[in-house]
Amino acid sequence: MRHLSRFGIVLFLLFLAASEIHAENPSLPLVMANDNRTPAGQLENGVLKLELEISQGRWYPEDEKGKYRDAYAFGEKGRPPQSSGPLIRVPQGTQIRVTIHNTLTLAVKIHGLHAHPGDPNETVKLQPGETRELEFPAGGPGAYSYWGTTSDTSLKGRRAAETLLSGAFIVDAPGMPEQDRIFVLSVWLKVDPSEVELIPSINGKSWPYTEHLTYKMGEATHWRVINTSDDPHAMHLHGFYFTVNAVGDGEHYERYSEQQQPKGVTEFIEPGHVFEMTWTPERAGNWLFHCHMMMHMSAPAALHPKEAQPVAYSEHDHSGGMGGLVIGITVLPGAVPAAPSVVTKAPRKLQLVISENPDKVPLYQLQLNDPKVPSESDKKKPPSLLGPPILLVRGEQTEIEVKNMTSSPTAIHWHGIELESYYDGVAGWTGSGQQTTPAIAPGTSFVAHMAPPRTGTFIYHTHWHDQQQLENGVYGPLIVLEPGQKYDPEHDKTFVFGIGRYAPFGSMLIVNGTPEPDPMELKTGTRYRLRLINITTNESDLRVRLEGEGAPVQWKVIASDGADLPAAQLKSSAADMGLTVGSTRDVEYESDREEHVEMRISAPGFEALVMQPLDVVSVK
Ligand SMILES: [Cu+2]
Repeated sequence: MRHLSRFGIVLFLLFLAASEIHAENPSLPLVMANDNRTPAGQLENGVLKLELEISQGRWYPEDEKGKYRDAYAFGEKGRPPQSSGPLIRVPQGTQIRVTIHNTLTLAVKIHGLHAHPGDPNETVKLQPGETRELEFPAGGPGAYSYWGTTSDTSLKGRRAAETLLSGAFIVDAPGMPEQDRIFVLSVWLKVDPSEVELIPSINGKSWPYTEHLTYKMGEATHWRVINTSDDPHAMHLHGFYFTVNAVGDGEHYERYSEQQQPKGVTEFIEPGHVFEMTWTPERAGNWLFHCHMMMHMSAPAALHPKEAQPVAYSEHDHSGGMGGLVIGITVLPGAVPAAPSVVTKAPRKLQLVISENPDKVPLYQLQLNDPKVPSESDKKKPPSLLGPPILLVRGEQTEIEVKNMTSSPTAIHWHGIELESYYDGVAGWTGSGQQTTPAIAPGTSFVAHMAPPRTGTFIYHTHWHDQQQLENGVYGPLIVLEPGQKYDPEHDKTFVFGIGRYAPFGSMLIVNGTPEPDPMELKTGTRYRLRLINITTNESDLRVRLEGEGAPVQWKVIASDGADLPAAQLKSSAADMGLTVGSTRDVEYESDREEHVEMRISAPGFEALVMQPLDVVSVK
């Protein structure tokens, strides 16, 4: 029996060795990462001549010593395949002549190789081995994409080897600056009955192997983000606001008028869509631009199996924990050093204590201590899946000591706040080469300094890439008030949307720490400011709707990600909007009659919505 099982093991090992040899197909070319800086083909006399090839290659999402996947990709004839595919970039008015050769043994259907604006149903199908010539005018200026499928499916339906078949297609308006960068987002997704493999990448690489960008302070920065993946994303920039200049759906492109350009720190992008953003780095140090969905910014399990992960990430290893759709940015100090801020009085000091609540929901408990406000700790509040609100004053120097009383390291990010890089809270990354933000080890503290320059609704949350912390209340609202303004809880209401895990139900959407919030009473003829915050784990397409008698009521959005909307964008609208993860909105709501209103929060993937009842009663 013993011999037999040994024999069995030997057979199994032989089988493994044989399948390894089979998997090692050295003839496959490497899929090269494409930084999308060099247009493909030859542009002469207003005509772009381009020879594309579709082939199979070996893709290394990280470095070439790491794991790989064999995938289909576009390339230029005579060159290796690329992810994303060759950049098609021409001035407006160009005629495009493209030859495509399909070297695969599968038919490929290609979308987007036509004049823009284009028809998403206008496709080209190449049989195995077929070559096709196309000629079309470039069309209107904008950022578009082209993509292929080997399974005759939609962009959202693509799986595994076909997920890298995408490229950027840019038509430049005359006189437009071309000093931009193009980021193509993809997600390798393989769904087997037993497991889901998810490998997100930007321009063909997953963090920390994505390109590291360097800017000078004050340098105008112009990016185009193109989502060729099956999933939406919530792209968040640390430390700075950006302006969205244009949006597109891959086939059509719309440039905002100056008055209508949204400003924020997080932008939602649907599959197949595009946005163009500009921003100016004003503070030196290291920053991040990343998808706020935990599953798209964590080290892909497919590349880093659990058993291979260290028990605790080293505090200086910025690659540990993060992965996928993350770009690192270093802002170099300007020629003229920034004027030191003049501190006229002692900073305000706050303390945020994170402690453990073992084997309970939530696992963690947050408490805010403000020496100027008598401690409420003896009131014995029940632990909630939500940290206490932190109220700051615009321009006031504040030091927040984060005291970690738990047995795990953590890091707190002050989401949306314009502060110094070192205090931004990405352990092992933010700060500078000389001084990098440490993880807050168990039993230690980190003091974050800030003097928030604008009033509004922000978030503090764990940046430890740890789902357990995020789903156990290690976050809360961060509200910045005008100097002298008193927070008015009667008319100023905050709603934080998160995720909690409750046995036996599993993950549930929650509002202010509970899946079943108590009804709230509002008064007729009274204006309320409702602060809405999405700090869920992965809910990029969360919807918030304020409904009375089956239809949305009217509200007025007044601020986005903490930035007040300009007057031209202020208007009453139906109370139903998307609120992506890592975003905040402030809305005004007032009812002149008694009514029962429900705030309904829903997200795909959650059958049960969470409902916050609001009862408007008349003031007598
Ligand atoms: Cu994402």
